[in-house]
Amino acid sequence: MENETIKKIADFLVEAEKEKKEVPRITAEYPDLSVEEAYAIQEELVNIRLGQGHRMIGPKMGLTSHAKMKQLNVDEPIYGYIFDYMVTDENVLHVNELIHPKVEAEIAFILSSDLEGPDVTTEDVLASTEYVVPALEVIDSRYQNFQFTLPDVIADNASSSRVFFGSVMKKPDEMELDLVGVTLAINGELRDLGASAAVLDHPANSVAMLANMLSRKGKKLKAGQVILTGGITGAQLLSQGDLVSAKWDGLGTVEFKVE
Ligand code: 0L1
Ligand code: MG
Repeated sequence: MENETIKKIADFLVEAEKEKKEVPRITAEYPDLSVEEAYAIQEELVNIRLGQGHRMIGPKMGLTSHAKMKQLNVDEPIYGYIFDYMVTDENVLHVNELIHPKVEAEIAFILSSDLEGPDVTTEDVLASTEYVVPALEVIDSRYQNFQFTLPDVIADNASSSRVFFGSVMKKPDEMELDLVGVTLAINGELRDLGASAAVLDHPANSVAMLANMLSRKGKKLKAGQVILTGGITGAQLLSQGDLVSAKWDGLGTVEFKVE
């Protein structure tokens, strides 16, 4: 794919996010779009955001549950990036800034040292983790009806949109990180629940896999980055007026209102 086309598609997706307008998936026009090309579009999109003065908080992993991978018929998760404008201190999700947001509960890792693949292990990740924190990720695919193929969603920065972090921080050795139970309620009604082993058997596996995937591009995870490891619960569609409340064993509660 020509550089000019990569740039054109990245601009198109940035514009869709800005205009809060769902758009046809890229593969409708480019049916042969490869995963490699999709990451090139994502990289261009990241450069556009950095060029606009946004700060990258860190990468995220997506499609980390066996259920989601099966749904898209893939055997490897994907990654994208979280920027400063996606994170806010107030516990409010402004729905008029988004298209069709969904929420999922995750565990985020904050690194104390760099992690560089290709052979990063789960133990390396645990040794390089300063803290883990609970996070509610809001995903908002820019595509019509939240429907896409794997290359589409990679190009669209893995549907990244907003993140709400909790205030409880734990050292990784303070918890059984694969046995964290999570409940996700909306308006007081339990919508989903899960255990953190839903994330590639252990959320630290997700970070290790991410470091190893990035190494194929000559990239690494950096100290201080906050890494979203993937949904423990399924993603739940949000509507104006919703009160979202999630609880993690040992990591407290995160809540926000949809306005
Ligand atoms: O964070 C995620 O798991 C999202 C990955 C993209 C798939 C989706 O938008 O459902
Ligand atoms: Mg996610």
